[in-house]
Amino acid sequence: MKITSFQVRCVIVPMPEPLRTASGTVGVSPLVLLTINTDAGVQGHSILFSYGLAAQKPLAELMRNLESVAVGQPLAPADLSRRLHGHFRMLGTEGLVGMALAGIDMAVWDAFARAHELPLSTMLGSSPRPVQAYAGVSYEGALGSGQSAEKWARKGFKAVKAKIGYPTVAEDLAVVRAMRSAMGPDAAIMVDYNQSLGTSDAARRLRALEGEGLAWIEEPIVAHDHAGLVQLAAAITTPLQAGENWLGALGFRHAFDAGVRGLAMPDAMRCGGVTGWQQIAALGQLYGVALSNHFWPEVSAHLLCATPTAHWLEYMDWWNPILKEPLDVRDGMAYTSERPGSGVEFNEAAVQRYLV
Ligand code: SMN
Ligand code: MG
Repeated sequence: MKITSFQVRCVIVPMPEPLRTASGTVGVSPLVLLTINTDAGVQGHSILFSYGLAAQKPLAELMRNLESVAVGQPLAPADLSRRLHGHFRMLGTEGLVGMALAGIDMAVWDAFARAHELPLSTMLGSSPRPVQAYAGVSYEGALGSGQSAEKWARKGFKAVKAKIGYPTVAEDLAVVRAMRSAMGPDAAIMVDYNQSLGTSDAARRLRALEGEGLAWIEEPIVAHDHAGLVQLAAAITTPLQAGENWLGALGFRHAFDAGVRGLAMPDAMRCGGVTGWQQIAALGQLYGVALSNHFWPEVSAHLLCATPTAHWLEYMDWWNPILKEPLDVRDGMAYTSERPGSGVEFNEAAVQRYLV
């Protein structure tokens, strides 16, 4: 079976409400949708998120330019990944290049699984099963965060993550305590600083959060300051979390070589797609690091099924409008799709509605 063409489309999906973090606000979801066609009629689909409008069309154009490298190649994800990375040995795969390669990788794995009429998790040597999931709460103060947590609790979630990094640590604490009263004593509560603190402020704030029973504190400082993360982790008992901004399996190797342990969270786009995730899953097993996902819940559910140290699934529903069958989450569990493929298929009417 060979790849015959790419279909690359840009959509802008409106957000139910802007998602605020301490490091910026996501008001809309600019996505690049890839469909890979094969000579057997099997297709594969993937989604890339450009975070802002500025990068959306360059990312789509880069993806279109890569079609010529993939067309005519067998539908063999590992071989194609090697070919594409070899093609960019000199330019490097940081930034948009890595994102585009990850998008192709996810779509090729989707097509590969569909061609074998198997769910992606089964193709990876596992099988679809429920994965514990948490929902997200925006940077909306103690009252708003508590109300959002209550909304997720009513939907059956037993874990939520709040964006913090308010002007004062007292406000951070107020949000944590509002979440705790909304979710109850047994719920898992995570917080995410989105890289907004300096190291000394982080040390002070993380000590103030000790005793709140947090499941993890995410990205307190800039994501690539591995030594800073290791130093902060040594000073507190609450686990630290990072990884959504680490690029490829190499990014996780650099973090683990620097002494990062405990928790990490690959982002399917930034980590190199399914192929990159598989490499990181092996590192997680060897270093004893529990792995959770960042975004891409449908694909990540399959990936976590095949991850020996799988931890939590981050659930987000922003892209559901353009999905034919969004991830099924009930009672705080994500039910990995049992259909062939990665669980990503587009709602074509919605794609046409949001097409750029
Ligand atoms: C996050 C990142 C980017 C946009 C919104 C939220 C956050 C997360 O870091 O972990 O989901
Ligand atoms: Mg985060």
